[in-house]
Amino acid sequence: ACGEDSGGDGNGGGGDGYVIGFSQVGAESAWRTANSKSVQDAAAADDRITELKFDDGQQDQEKQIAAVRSFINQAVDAIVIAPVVETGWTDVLTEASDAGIPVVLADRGVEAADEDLYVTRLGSDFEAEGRSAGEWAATTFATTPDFKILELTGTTGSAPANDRKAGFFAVLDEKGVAYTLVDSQTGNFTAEEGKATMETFITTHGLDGIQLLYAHNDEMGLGAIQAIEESGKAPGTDIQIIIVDGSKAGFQAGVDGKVNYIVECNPAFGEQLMDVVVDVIEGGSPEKFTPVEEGVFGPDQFEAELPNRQF
Ligand code: GZL
Repeated sequence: ACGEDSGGDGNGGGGDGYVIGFSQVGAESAWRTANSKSVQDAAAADDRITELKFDDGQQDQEKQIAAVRSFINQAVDAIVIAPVVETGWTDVLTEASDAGIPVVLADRGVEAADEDLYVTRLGSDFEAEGRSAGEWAATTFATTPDFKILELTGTTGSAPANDRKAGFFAVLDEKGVAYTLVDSQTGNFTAEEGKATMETFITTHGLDGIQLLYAHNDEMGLGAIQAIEESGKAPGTDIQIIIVDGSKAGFQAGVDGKVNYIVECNPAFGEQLMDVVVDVIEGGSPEKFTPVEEGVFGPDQFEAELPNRQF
């Protein structure tokens, strides 16, 4: 943080800056790394923030819960959590509430039952992202009766995996589209696991007659592309691919004709998050959910957009 170090007495207020504890999901993707950088840079540049205590949860909820308990013991002014999965947070969120420490969710959400245990969530509308993907699929395969789909889902039990799936199939069902979901397994939002799951799909089903792969993030889509090419098929042609995030590597794959549609998910909300957290510490009561701005990109936009990608 700028200015003299007030020693992070953890009680904030007055001339001292605030001390924030941030429990981050992990470092599983380019999106996540960009998100961590955005939050850390924003905190460091913000005179109102004395210290951001950052914990990398390594995609492990128990590690995240331990970090939150540590933040409570250090009497931070606010706790920010990007919850790896939606359930299992009630106890630790109750402990934070009992300690009088407000909790703000960043990125992912928690189950509705715990809605009263955090002040607000700043992040993406994952269902809307899924709906955007579904709209494109419904249009693209409108003349392919009973088109076949493979789905690489994100981390099991995570809000983006649950909601990107829900939004996608809600649109297909609302439009009365005839489709077959041939298989749907998790790739845990990583390239390695996405590739391994795609290899299993190929071994089990083959790719002939399968029109679409819906991958819940870029890394799993890029891993799947490797598996598809190693099987002798052309990603983007023999099987069309939707990815979600919009990383440089994802857009490059689009420029290379290996990805057909990109739904953006915006990690760069660090400054907005600092404003929300300071507002909450100072007694503000923001809306329960503040969506971050993000768009969608088809093949004719990949080339022009690639230079703009930040992660
Ligand atoms: C979405 C975020 C997801 C990204 C993945 O906001 O939680 O987690 O889509 C990341 O890349 O792993």
